[in-house]
Amino acid sequence: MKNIFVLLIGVVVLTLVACNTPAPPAPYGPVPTSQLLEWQKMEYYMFIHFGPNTFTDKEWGHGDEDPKVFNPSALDCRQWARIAKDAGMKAIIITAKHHDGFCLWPSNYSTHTVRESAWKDGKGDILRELSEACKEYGLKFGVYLSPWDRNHPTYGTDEYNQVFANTLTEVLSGYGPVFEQWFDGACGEGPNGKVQVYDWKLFLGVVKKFQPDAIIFGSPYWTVRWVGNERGYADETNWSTFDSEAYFKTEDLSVLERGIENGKEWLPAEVDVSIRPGWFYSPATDDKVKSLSKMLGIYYTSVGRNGNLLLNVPPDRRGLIHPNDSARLMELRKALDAGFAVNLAKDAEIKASNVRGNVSAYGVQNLTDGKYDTYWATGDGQLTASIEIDLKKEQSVNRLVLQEYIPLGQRIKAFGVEYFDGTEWYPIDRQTTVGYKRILCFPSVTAKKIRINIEESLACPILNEIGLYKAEEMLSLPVILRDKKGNVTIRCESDDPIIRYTTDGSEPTANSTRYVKSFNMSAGGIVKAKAFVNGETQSSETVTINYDIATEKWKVLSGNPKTGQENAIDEDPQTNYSFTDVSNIVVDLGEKLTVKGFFYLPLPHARNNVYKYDFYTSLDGKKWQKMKSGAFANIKNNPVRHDVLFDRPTEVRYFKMDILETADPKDSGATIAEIGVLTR
Ligand code: FUL
Repeated sequence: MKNIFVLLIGVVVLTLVACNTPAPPAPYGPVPTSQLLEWQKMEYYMFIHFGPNTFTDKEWGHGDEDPKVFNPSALDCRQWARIAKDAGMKAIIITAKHHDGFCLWPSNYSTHTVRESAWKDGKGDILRELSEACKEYGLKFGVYLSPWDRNHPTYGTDEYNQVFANTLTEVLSGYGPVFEQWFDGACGEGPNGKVQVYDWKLFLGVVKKFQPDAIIFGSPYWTVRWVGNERGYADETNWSTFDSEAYFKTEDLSVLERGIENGKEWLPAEVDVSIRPGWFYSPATDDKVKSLSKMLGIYYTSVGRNGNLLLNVPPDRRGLIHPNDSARLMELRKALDAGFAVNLAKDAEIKASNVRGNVSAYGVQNLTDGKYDTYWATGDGQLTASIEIDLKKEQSVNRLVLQEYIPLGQRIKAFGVEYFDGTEWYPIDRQTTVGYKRILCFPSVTAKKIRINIEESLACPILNEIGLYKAEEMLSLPVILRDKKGNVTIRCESDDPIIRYTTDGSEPTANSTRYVKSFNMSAGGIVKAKAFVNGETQSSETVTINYDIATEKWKVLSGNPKTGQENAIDEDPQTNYSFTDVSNIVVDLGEKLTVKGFFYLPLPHARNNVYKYDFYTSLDGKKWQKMKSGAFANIKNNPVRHDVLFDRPTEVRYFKMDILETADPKDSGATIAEIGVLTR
């Protein structure tokens, strides 16, 4: 009897507590599926571009290459997996079939595969080796397949759809779980090329049948969206909500960077970018692996802006990740681990202007408990709030991490951050969206308190984690510039740095020449510069520029001078020559030079960068010799410099590029940031 009484009292007390705890906020708008939530938590994973292009120095193979060129001498997928794991990545997605149609597995539906290659006498299967290596290292495995196929004889006919569905079946049914199916949307056929109407319903059926939980990138049935560029950033405002129907009507890429507030679908952004200028390995880019500061920047503008980072690390011709790339990945890991080691908010006293129901279930202690599913929330209808973090003593901080509890939707639309130095409050930053994760980087402040003011939210704000950190400040990099006359100047934004440089290819050290005034390098050469601070105990990364001959004597002969033709040869990548009056550029070098090739630098964001071209040279400006006819592969999505070598060095006084097609044939005219010849 007594026991029953105690039990009854217990039930009454529990009911009372439960009555005082308001229900959790109702979800607002679309929310992620459990697969998408798990996907978002992965944050960072590896892209592998590997295939015949690795051996032919191409970005877009034509599909007519001899499959025998594919012959890695020491391929080791376990090395890739080990590096990915050590780098802190959670998965690997591989180009099982790129635009050249070459299959990295012995497909029954193609004759352009590893089976036809020289590698392992045609007995190898890279998907097998990689999927097993991923399993061994606890990484997820994903597959990239390009619907655009420049090899398959049926491409451009109805028959191709079944062929593609069959290849998709092979990769999705033969190698264990696939966490993400990546469909590449690129197609470089141009207005006169082959037209293929894809049967996306058929392809979706295959994914659903064999990998029902797989995330889908690309296609009308995407479940995550491309971020709209291949340069490693989402917009500062980044909604995971989207409206595909509205987007497909305009295909405005900036909408992909930002998402759509109050969009009716949950379609978060994936940021794909390469650690090198191109997607495939080339020995020419061994010294062009992105710097640590660039990589950190990419991390902050992807993971730090509510996106997942898919970082491409292309294996070399041995079939191994090159030491320059792996070293950079480890540096990045080290910098992130060090920067985010101590959460200063953990030992702080946190107060909020409003707590849902005034109960601890939704209290601020949830913000630093490291548990994903506990959160702080305000009462329904309370759309603004501030959270004050009392650090109790002066602390230097320069990073703020906020996480919204996205299982209940994305809500926050505007927020500001301030710090208190003991006397007064000062603003740090004002921003818009948060989403799964938002990292703000700001110059270090010495603060006693930090306050986050949520100024606007679509429904009551819900945050599950807050972090405050002091990461090591990166030293600004020296900026090396050369004018048309060949005079080199080096600048640096850091406070009072000492800049040292070399011109013999060696690494600058504290003993190298100190930069005091500009110097001439009109004949070309290599400049390496480094900034030193704090009595030269600390130094920046090295910046390297490899110059060709200066353009002092050059003149653009084509087009109207009023359109800024000279910008194309002024050695300043920031200026550009954009024109509609002519469809070529003719340049007089002012002297006869022995030329090995040419380069073209497009302008990021221009729609009419050059795609297909014919390139000619001449000794008299009248009789022209065609040296190259080609296309700058992937210029639309990845507008980086292209170097093109002639078959043999040639004597040249004039050069001409005929522009046959631009990246967006609907846009008239063309744009050139820089163009020039290669003589060294
Ligand atoms: C692009 C492709 O054309 C590139 O070659 C690369 O695969 C990139 C990831 O997607 O659209």
